[in-house]
This record gives sequence, C-alpha cells and structure tokens, in this order.
Amino acid sequence: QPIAVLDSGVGGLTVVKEVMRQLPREKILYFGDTARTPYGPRGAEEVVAFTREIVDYLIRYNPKMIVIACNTATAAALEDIRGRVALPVIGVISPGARAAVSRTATGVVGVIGTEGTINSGAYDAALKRLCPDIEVISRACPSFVPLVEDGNFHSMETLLTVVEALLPLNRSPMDCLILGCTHYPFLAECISLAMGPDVALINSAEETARDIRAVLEENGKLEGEDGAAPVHRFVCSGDPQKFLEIAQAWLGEPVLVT
Ligand code: DGN
Repeated sequence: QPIAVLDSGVGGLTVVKEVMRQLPREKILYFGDTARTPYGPRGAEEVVAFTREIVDYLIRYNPKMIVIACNTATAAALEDIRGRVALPVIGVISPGARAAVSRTATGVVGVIGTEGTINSGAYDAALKRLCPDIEVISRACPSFVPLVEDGNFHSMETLLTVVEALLPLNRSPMDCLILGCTHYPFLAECISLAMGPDVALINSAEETARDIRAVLEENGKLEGEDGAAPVHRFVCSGDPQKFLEIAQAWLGEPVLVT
C-alpha cells in the first residue's frame, strides 16, 4: 500500500525527498497538478474542489494515508478532506509551525507562502495556538512558484526576484522564516542569500515526515526494515517530461512518471 502525496505541482517533491530519507521502505504515489498550478491565486472553493478531485483519484490506489503536501491546499481543504475520507489525512502547516516554535529564540517568526496560504491566516492561527505570545510576520510571494515550475532555481533572474520580494522582511528581528509553500525549498539558496545568515529557514518537510511515521506507527502500517526497496510512482496532470526532469534532479534518482 502506498502513501499518497499531492501538490499543485512539483512542490510536494520536497516532502517526498524527506519521506524517502526518513522512511526508505515506504512506497509513494505522488500526484502533481502541474496543468493547474499555481493554486496560490485561486479562491479557496476552487482549491477545495481540485483537492477533492485529486484525493478521489488517489483513493483508487488504496493508499495507507493521504499527505496534502501543499500549504495552499492544506489551508483551504485539510478539514474538508478529513471529513470525506476514512483514511488518515495530514497537511504541512502544523508540522512547519511546530518546527518554527521549537526553533525561535527571539519569538519573532516570518512566514512566506502563496497568497492563498497567507490570506487564510492558517499559519498565524497554528503558531499562536502553540505559542500565544509569538510575533508572526507574513508575506505572500506569488512570483516564486512559477520560477520553480519552470525549473529555474539558481539563475540571476531568480535571485533578483527573491531578493526583491523579501526585502521588506529583511530588517525585522525574526530569527527564523517558515518556507510556507512546499515549492520554496527549491529556492532555499536564493532565499538564504536574501535573508542573511542570522535567519534560519524552516522547511516543514522534515517535521511532516515525522508526522507520517507517527501516523503509520499508530495504525500499525509502518513498513518493516527488511522489506524490498519500494517502487514509487509519480503522476502529473501537465507535461510529464518537464516534471520528470525536475523530479530526477531534486530526488537524485531515476523516477517513473505516468
Ligand atoms: N506548493 C504549494 C504550497 O505549498 O502552497 C502551492 C503552490 C502554488 O500552487 N502556488
């Protein structure tokens, strides 16, 4: 039985990479909605409708659990999907919030994400639930996802776009910045250059993979250490060749895309 992972495009691969590292025996079935990316500027109702469609598709493959590896879809649709399916469903926002709260010393945390994620207030709520006194500085960065979907991770154009978008955050006393969009770890080098060495970047993938393990353990579904190496499967709604190139470069191994 696979773990089903979904995103609006290639962003959820940042979570997949961490699952492969922490849980190497688990089989992954990934869906990237590359034909309809980006989700960020879409209304919550549309994001819920798209997420429902993808989950209905993934369910046919009898997964152990569903991972919504997209902050925009987590903010809009996590509760809706939990109410619709009988499987465990997890998102990426509470894991990222938890990682930031345990990391910050100043109590000032930055969050960057899509317009959908930032406008939903989901990170503010998740962070304040864990730590009521925390100060949260948020900014939507709508220009980032298209760069990642184009495979444009390190160019001068990318660096300039990132620096310009993050300039307003630069003088704040935050000591960590949540990458509140699963596409952003692809741009981590540029983001880190823009923010300087005193700001730690929080990638929710690591913490999300820990949550996945906890859910599987709780349900007695964790694969044993001695199992065979799993064959993962990747499905995208857009150009499979472009997806394949980005997936192989990011994951560092050949992948099967259908
Ligand atoms: N990767 C997605 C996220 O984490 O919000 C969304 C990207 C998008 O579609 N704009």
